[in-house]
Amino acid sequence: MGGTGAERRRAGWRLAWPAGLALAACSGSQSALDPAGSEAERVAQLFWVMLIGTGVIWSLVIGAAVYAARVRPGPHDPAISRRLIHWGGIGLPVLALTALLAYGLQLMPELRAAGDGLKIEVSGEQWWWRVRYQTADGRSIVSANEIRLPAGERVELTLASPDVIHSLWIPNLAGKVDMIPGRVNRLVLEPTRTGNFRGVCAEFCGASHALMAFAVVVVTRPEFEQWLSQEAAAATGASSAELRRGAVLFEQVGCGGCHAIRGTAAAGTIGPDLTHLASRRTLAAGILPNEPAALRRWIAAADTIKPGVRMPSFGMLPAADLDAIVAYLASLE
Ligand code: HEC
Ligand SMILES: [Cu+2]
Repeated sequence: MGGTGAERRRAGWRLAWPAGLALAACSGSQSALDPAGSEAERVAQLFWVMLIGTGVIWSLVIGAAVYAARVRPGPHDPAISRRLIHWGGIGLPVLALTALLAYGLQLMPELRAAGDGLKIEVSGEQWWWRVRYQTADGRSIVSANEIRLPAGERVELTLASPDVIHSLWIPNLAGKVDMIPGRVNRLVLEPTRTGNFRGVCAEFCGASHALMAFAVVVVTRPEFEQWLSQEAAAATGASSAELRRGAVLFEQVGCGGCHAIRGTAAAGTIGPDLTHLASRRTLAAGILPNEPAALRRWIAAADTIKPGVRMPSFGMLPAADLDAIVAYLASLE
């Protein structure tokens, strides 16, 4: 890089800002470098140790190259060169790589330790998440597209899939684990603080793989208990004529064939359980805000929002009918 000092500084800044952007992306609700769980803390620790370790090795190698090319070009003493190759080229890499490998391996058993309290079954569907809470006292509570966790407790997730391979990844909480048809994988999590995080599918699973996320909400134990008992309850009855009309239409146009709303005749299992849809943070697996306008758009034209979606679009319904269904679903707290 030639030119004046000022030019060089400007060039330096041009190089620095992408690095700054990359670092700015390290904190947030979907970042493995901003851990909020003990597993993710270990993953982040491994990352930093590896980064620093490889940084030191890189500096030594580049330093040796610069020394040989610029500082002292020309022939070197063959005896010293041979010793340098033996120690620097064989001894040092063997020692450094063995140390880093041993460090990485000793982190692994901890990642696998089982939990013994709450269990959550998560099934990767195309392209959403079926979630079932199994409590220690034997309750089984169905939900979708959102995982709530109590802070400071070990929770075991059992991961499965009925058809294609997915991978569940909540970067702030833990590493990713595949969901493989025909087998059940386990992931033990221990969130260390409350907050809202984002999970994603980390294994290509079809047309809308990139449109398959979920909200992760870590709350305190009492908040979790309260939410869980609300989630376990059946839907509250439609309280006005418009909501009742929406509930009837929901059945008439066939939504109930694929969706369950506990407490009503709708008991479908092809799509997400909608019993408490309105209390979820997002719609359609983390891709739309949970608000009436987005809900209406989804029901009218799900296929334009999510290519290949396994839900028919209902754009042919009269506007008033769509409104009634939206109002009914938006009332399902
Ligand atoms: C053939 C089955 C099928 C029918 C019929 C169907 N759906 Fe769906 N629905 C699905 C599937 C599958 C999904 C998940 C789509 C995805 O996110 O990939 C879904 C998702 C949804 C969601 C988002 C749920 C969430 O957790 O965010 C809503 C709301 C919804 N459907 C409402 C309706 C309404 C209202 C009707 C009737 C007008 C209807 N669905 C009819 C299969 C169906
Ligand atoms: Cu996927």
